[in-house]
Amino acid sequence: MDALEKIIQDHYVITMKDIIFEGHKILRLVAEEVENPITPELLTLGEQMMTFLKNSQDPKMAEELELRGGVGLAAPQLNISKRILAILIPDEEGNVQFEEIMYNPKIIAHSAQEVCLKSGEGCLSVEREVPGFVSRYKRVTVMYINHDNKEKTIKLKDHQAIVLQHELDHLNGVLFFDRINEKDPWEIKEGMEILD
Ligand code: N9Y
Ligand code: NI
Repeated sequence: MDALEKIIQDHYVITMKDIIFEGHKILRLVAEEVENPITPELLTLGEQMMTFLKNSQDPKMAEELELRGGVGLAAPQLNISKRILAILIPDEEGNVQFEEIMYNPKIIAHSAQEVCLKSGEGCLSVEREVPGFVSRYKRVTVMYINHDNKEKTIKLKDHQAIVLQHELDHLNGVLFFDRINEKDPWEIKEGMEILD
């Protein structure tokens, strides 16, 4: 049974066992576009990806299932080379700040201004710390197909834009550390903003 068949079974729960890690070839491929309309299988996959993020952010569920908390997940991390991602970003109170499942997402415009996270980035598919700033666009305009087969265009900035770009990188075979300056990991590029 392949990863997709397994994950879309009724009552299946995605855990860390389903996630593939650095060194796996799939993580370096350019993932395949999905067809419009989205097939029922891929709609289920998107929902399962979002449920994983919810579980991972729920302390009880995360402990029970031994999940690392995550704000985003891309299908290639589940060994499924398709252009699908899920994002779930909580605010300070733990309420949902941004939640979306995206099919064939594409950045159609972006700021010149760059931004990065103060403590760098990590990845559920990378089981080691790779220190350094990962520069991202501060603002992005993203076009994608949503759960209802509607074409959407949204603007994201700061933390939400960073998460989107991290996930979109997964669809293009790029890992966060590819974007860290090897010679000087904490180099501050001119005009780059640093976010807490
Ligand atoms: C999951 C990553 C995605 C983010 C990394 C940087 C920007 C997007 C992820 C590793 C461990 C921590 C975790 C994280 C978090 C953050 C704020 C609030 C709650 C998808 N991934 N993390 N990376 N958690 N939880 O690899 O979420 O940042 O491709
Ligand atoms: Ni990642």
